[in-house]
Amino acid sequence: MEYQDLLVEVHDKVALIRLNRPKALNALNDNMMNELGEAFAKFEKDPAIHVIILTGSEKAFAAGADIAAMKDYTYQDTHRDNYIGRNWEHILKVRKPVIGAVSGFALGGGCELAMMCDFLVAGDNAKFGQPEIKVGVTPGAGGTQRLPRAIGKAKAMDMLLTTRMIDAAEAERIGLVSRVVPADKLIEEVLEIAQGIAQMPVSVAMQIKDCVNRAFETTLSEGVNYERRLFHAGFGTPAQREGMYAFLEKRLPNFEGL
Ligand code: CO8
Repeated sequence: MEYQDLLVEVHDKVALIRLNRPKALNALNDNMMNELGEAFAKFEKDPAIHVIILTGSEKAFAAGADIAAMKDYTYQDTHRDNYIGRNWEHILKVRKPVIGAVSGFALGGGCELAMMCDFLVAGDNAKFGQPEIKVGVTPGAGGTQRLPRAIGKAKAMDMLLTTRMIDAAEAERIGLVSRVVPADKLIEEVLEIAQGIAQMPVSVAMQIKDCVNRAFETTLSEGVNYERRLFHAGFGTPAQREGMYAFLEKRLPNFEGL
């Protein structure tokens, strides 16, 4: 499929989606968010794809929602007609692992989109920020909700109220990203991580994602209960047989098709 604002590649079992509006530092507009939804839906359905990587360019993952596109919106446009927001959360419907590979700016809606990924790997040039207050609005896609859950209230309030950008090293230290790698090796490194996950049984990867996300929506005991049910269910699957027998037979497991 041809996209106007995305570049899409497939590397074995891994799909790589690049946000691609270089002239606007990948500012997120309606068309790009529609296309992103289509790309996610396509790879979610494709059994040959086990892991999806979302990235931008070296200069910007995304510098936020498109300010030029939304500058004249009215309350009616945004609230009643849902002009901005109607197509922002397709990523949350993806059950397969989604890794965010962030190079350069991840600001405003760009930082919020990154935080919707399952985990983030940053290039050492990455900068994260929530500067919405400077353009006169609150964040609208989870900045006030996912950020404090990820890095705690003090750091989140600091970023949200002062608009201070944090660099990759600080983002790793405070738990916003899981790893930092040299910017010029970002895609190579993230592809390697994704290929590793893609060798695991995709069904189990999806269950782990489901369980971890459940942790943010429920109590500890309910979450552990849910996890226990999926653990039990695992004993009805070929992945469990293959994984455990391969270990005992001192061979590599073959999770093809599982
Ligand atoms: N929207 C539109 N265009 C942008 C954006 C943006 N967010 N960011 C950059 N651009 C454009 C610039 O206008 C410029 O275009 P042109 O060359 O035509 O003038 C081009 O990209 C390059 O930008 P700069 O010249 O500014 O590049 P610099 O390297 O000097 O600066 C910055 C880079 C620091 C990233 C700077 O561009 C900047 O501050 N950008 C705006 C960041 C921002 O405020 N982001 C938050 C936007 S609001 C938001 O994201 C709300 C999300 C709510 C989502 C709700 C969904 C439900």
